[in-house]
Amino acid sequence: MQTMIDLIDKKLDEYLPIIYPEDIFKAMKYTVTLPGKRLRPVMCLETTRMLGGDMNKAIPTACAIEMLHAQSLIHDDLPCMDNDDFRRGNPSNHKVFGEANAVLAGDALLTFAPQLIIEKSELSPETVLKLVHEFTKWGGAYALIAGQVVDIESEKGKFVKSPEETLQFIHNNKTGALFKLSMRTGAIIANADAEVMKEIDRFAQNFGLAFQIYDDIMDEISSFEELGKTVGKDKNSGKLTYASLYGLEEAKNKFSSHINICYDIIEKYDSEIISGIINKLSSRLTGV
Ligand code: GRG
Repeated sequence: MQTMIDLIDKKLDEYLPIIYPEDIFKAMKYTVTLPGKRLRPVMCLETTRMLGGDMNKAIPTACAIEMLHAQSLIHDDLPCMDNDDFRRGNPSNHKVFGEANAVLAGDALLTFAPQLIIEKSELSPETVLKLVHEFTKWGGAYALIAGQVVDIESEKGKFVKSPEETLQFIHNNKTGALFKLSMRTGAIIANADAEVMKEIDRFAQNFGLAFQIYDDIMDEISSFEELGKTVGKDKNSGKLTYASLYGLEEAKNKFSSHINICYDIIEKYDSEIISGIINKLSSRLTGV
């Protein structure tokens, strides 16, 4: 996995040279290249590899997805959203570059990412079109943005659905969508058939929920050093999370049931990397 992360980091650096006007490129590059786990690009590359495709052809898409993820983190940290001063163990983008540049850096990453897929993917036009379609679908108002909007509404006490349904909607869209995007694009590059795509979707759906439940639990039990961002914020602000709605024990049970579905699916494929990622999450929650 470290080899894959090193490759992603090298390409992210290469795809984002600092040119005139430097302020915007510096702000874009700042959050993208801060130390993150690179889970989404790794899952994209690994899905292509485990399904028999050429991993190198997935590099532009994997990097574009990390840029979209970084964009969502930059905007999420803004004072008008989550108002967080730290991200990835460092000051948030707007703390370093100011709010206007942080908004623009997010916008620029969001638009540069599909440009990268189109310009750098050595794939057929038909495949590139499918990739850009996935990117816009999961990154937009039908998924990622919808999740953020409902999250903000729920913080203000606005509930159109039950708290349980609302929470699942937020998590599926705010977090699950980018894992779906990562694995689905990886599968498209490997030319996966409809049956495999169905399994990939089911894996990503359950992984996304498990990952966000993990994130909710970690916000309560972890430290700034481990997470690289402010901890205990969800609890202190009375935010709707798996931990606040179900309690820590039940949240852990729900995490386990989603992660067990992931184990069952990934067992059929030869992926030490993805098995390793789910092992790591599970072991961190064992005994806490
Ligand atoms: C697409 C225009 C547009 C806006 C996006 C701001 C926003 C709308 C969505 C926020 C989405 C968000 C911040 C979700 C949280 C997901 C999450 C658990 C992030 C942390 O992921 P990790 O732990 O982080 O993988 P690293 O830093 O390791 O990459």
